[in-house]
Amino acid sequence: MNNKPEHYNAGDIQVLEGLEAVRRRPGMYVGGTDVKALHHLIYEVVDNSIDEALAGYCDHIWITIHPDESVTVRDNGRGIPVEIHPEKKISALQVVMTVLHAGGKFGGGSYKVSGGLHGVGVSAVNALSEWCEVTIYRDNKVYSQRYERGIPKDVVKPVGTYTGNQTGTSTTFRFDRGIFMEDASFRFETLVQRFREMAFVTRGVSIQLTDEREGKEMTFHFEGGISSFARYINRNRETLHPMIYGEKEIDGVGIEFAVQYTDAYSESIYTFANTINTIDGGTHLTGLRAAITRSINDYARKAGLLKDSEANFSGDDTREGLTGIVSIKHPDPQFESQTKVKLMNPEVQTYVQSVVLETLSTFLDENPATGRAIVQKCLTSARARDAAKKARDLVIRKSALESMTLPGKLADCSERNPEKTEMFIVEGESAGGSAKQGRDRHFQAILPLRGKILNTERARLDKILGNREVKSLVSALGTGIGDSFDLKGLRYGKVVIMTDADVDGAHIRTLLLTFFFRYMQPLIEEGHLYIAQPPLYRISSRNQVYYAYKDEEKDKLIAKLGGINKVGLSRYKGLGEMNPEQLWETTMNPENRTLLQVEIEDAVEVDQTFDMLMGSLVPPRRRFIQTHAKEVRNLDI
Ligand code: 0RA
Repeated sequence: MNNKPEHYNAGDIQVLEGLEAVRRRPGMYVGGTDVKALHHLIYEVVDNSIDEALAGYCDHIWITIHPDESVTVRDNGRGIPVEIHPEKKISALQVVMTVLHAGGKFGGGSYKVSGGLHGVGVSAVNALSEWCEVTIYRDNKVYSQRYERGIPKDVVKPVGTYTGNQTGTSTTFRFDRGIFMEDASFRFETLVQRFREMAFVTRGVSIQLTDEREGKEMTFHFEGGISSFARYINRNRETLHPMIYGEKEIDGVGIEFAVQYTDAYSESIYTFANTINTIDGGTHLTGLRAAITRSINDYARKAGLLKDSEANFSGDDTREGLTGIVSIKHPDPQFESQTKVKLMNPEVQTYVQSVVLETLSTFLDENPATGRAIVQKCLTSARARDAAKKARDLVIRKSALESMTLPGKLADCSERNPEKTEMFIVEGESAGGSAKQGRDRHFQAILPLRGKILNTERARLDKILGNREVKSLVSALGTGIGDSFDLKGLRYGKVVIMTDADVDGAHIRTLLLTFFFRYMQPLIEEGHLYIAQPPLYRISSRNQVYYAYKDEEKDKLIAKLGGINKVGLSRYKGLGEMNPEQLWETTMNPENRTLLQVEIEDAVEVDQTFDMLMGSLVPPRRRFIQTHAKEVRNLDI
């Protein structure tokens, strides 16, 4: 029997053109051909299963990464329909798999993730796969179809039967090595973060991730939904009260929120629309914020904690130390654009505001002790904000008077075009000295820091602004800080953290990263922040000098040069041990050096990590350092 499609008709030709367009311009459909785009392929397929879960037909999703980097996504939903379309004469499954944007046309009436934002449909994944196989379990029959580069290799046909009433869809695809980078591979941690988040906001669904490459497996299932999410975010923080949670459906829009105050100073609010992390907020965020400010001010007045003569708390005052999640499910979500992940539906603001206001006001009335503690925290925050404003005004006035005062210890460069300049932040005076002598003073500036900079995770802005090291950093960069940060003022295109490869160096690096993350986030987002990679070893052999940046590299080099007894080996403990020429050659010269660019991959995770390393609870910090010790090269203990 011949399973091959017999002839191409006009519809087929359109399909082929569509798939070809995806293969020619993958950037238009999955955002590129890099590792990030690769992960998008999995998300696209999983989104369809999540839709089936949101529609109430599926509660298990299994994702497996196979040793050859092919991926299987299976769910226990109804199974994609396989019936033959009476006019088109092909199976509905084939339409979903080969026609761009066809997926969303089925079903309808429910919330959809796929097609919502990055939604290009599984057909784009299919087009970008060397091969793809879909298996459907429906009506006790197993159906299957195989595609190569999006083109069906056979017709959808029953390939077997089974007993029991389980149904579902299983898709396996192997990304095309001719389109994505040959040696690209999936990152378990990246997938873990994404699927954990999806499980939090799709309450009750079980997402199991198996990595056959390294024999790893994780399952996410949260009966508590976003309350579990907020608890997870706060797991290393001291909390002020039990979780406050509310949910309601208004006009077909599902609203869910969870909030809890902690002893932290920063605000951690995350917003979702149809499980998509709306990192730029939108109307749901506005509604949540407005309701919090209003219910706390109302309560404080009613309880006599704010006098008539005193002003209302500002929104910022009511959000210090607040962890909050709002998640909405909308049948027709409107986003600002493809790249800006911001929810625009205006009615959502009113809906969220009313649900939060009602729940929070009732909670405060019924829990006066907690109410007082929260108001107390807002009062402290308002006073600190006032002090910070005075300190900032002083700094601004001072710099206006002294007109562009750069810190005295900054060794500036002569070039003025920020696109060409670099500033190295160096730990300690001696390393600073070597760096100053070794640099190319035309475009490289050096800012030495004395000892440890302030832990900005455990201090409020007024104290941070008073810190000398922070002050010199801010004025050297020229950007301002916090709310008044402006990237336009940036004086150096590359800001490079250069610390020793030991525990102290790692600590200072973390303090600096914390500072940049909390107060100068756009600097990281726009790709200006880097970490220098000084070598760990100097190896000499027959009047030649080699440098090694990793232990494996050192071992290989020594073996190549004739063994450990044939070479001179010295280990750099700190930057200060290198003379200026060596520092230039190995770490600062753009021709030879490696710089690591700092990226914010997942804001929740970064938030957590800084919290854990810099926060007040001790045990979690130890756990983090233990589990990550292998990644911290040359840990000197
Ligand atoms: C529309 C209708 C039906 C199933 C699905 C969509 C469906 C799609 C995907 C994609 C991945 N997993 C899925 N599971 C289900 C079935 C309609 C019916 O049975 O009447």
